[in-house]
Amino acid sequence: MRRLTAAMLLALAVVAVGCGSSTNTVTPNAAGEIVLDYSEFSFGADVVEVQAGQTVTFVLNNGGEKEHEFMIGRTVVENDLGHPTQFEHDFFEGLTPVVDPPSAAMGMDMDMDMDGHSMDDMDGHSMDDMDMDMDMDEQHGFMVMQLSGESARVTVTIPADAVGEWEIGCFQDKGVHWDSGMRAKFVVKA
Ligand SMILES: [Cu+2]
Repeated sequence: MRRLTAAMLLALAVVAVGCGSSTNTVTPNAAGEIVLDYSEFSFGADVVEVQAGQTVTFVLNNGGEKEHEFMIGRTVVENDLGHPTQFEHDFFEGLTPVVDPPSAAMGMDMDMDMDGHSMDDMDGHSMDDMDMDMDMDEQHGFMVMQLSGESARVTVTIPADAVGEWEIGCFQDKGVHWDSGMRAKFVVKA
């Protein structure tokens, strides 16, 4: 099943290349910033390329109309209904990304109780009225959630052992965002 899916993706990629579609590769600017302008359903980049050892700042601008999330990882996990929901391996695990504003970050060391609501139900970032007793880290790893029009900055130093290919993704709306193309390849070069 997994092999079949990979073969299908490869076939699609070959078709895409054959059609001459150009790949939008984004690298850090002189200030180390990687600017991603969101829309439905795109991060505004097909490939993001960084160097191991580099300190970079993801500048996340949700210029779309929907709420979007930013995650980096490997191996997409599907839920019981077959909806892509998260990555099995979180790129940020063991790292200490600095998020501005801090309220945009979810997961990591943040413990919180969603009070029966799913992430999709959240229509704001006010966590003040929530009980902080559930570890979301187990569920999805590090993520930045942004409402329409919001911007956030995530600064992190890329470790040497991260060399290789990762994916940036948004799994909102039961995975529809991911399936609709809200993803980008994240390449860490040695
Ligand atoms: Cu999205």
